[in-house]
Amino acid sequence: MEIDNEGLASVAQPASDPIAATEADLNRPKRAFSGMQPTGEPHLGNYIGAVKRWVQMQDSGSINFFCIVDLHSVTIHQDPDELRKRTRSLAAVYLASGIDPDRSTLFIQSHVSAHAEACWLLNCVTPLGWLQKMTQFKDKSAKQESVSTGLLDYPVLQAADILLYDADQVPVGEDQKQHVELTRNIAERFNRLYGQDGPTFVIPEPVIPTVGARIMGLDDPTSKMSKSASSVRGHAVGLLDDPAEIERSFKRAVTDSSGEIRFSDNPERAGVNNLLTIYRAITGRTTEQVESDFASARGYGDLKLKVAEAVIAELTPVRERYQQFMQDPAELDRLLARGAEQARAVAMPKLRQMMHRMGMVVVGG
Ligand code: AQP
Repeated sequence: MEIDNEGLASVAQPASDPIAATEADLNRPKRAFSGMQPTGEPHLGNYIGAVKRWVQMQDSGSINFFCIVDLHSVTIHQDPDELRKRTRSLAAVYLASGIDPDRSTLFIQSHVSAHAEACWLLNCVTPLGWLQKMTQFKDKSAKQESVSTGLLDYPVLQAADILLYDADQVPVGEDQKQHVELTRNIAERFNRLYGQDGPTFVIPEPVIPTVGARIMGLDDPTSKMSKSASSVRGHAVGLLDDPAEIERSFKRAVTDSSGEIRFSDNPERAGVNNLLTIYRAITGRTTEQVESDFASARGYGDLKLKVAEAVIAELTPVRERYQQFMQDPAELDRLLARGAEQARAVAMPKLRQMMHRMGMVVVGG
């Protein structure tokens, strides 16, 4: 097997296994996998909890796979034209945020058929009860009139995404921790049930940011900032909002009547805590530095303005680069096709290994 992605070629081939496949090798560089759904407008929570961290991971020496998980997004009905538009738009957001296609594999999930095929195989080792217990399924299905089987199966597809790449690390926001834990359970179960030639899967770890793992809505600091609520006025800061919109959103942010500008876990002070957390995550300042930055602030008006300024400074270049990428859809598609080819080179051998170990006749190269 030849893989022209630096570092991947060093992955060991088990001599006893007739199917060329990737096998865990402790000496290989770490691998990371993560993704985002092309639904709704990406927001500041997605940026702080996920994309900003992915960009930082590119300097950590890991081999990274960043995916636009369009198959996940159709677990809830999407307008087809809108979905296609949002999928390309999200690719441009990744690139504009700093995902470098020469250092990371950037691709669309549906371009690599191994994801759906591996999901089927993993479905057959996943007890139904594990899926029925998932918090996200309970929350999302409660909001739907008709719940698709895909919505229940969502975390198994996520497990397939991660396990196909032997990912050691899965950088996600806190809301996805339960799904990564389920992925670990599925991988362990598969390794045990079909472990005749050794383990098939690396057991991945969720990598949750210490600051900004759960950015809350500006209108309601008790609920997480979310794409599905982003049409609610004042709820989310869109990643592509212009400076005036960003400032307006922060000016409307819910605070409290204490007037104190300090980090706090008091639920009544959650609004101010959220603003300080956003500022801290964006600027990279420590808790003490953040509190001293606001020591001479005159009330929450100053706080909101300063947080807005920091977010505008961070997002303005992202918005400008986004507009450039969107002007050249052919180049965008070329990058995505290249990413899909690189992803397939890793995912297909792993799929073949899964099939072989489960007892299927695997022929050809
Ligand atoms: N509020 C948040 N704070 C920190 N991280 C967050 N993430 C989402 N919301 C926050 C992280 O963003 C990544 C992409 O998530 P996704 O597109 O798969 O969908 P999601 O987790 O369901 O995100 P949304 O925005 O809340 O969408 P809806 O409203 O459709 O559910 C993930 O790493 C997630 O943890």
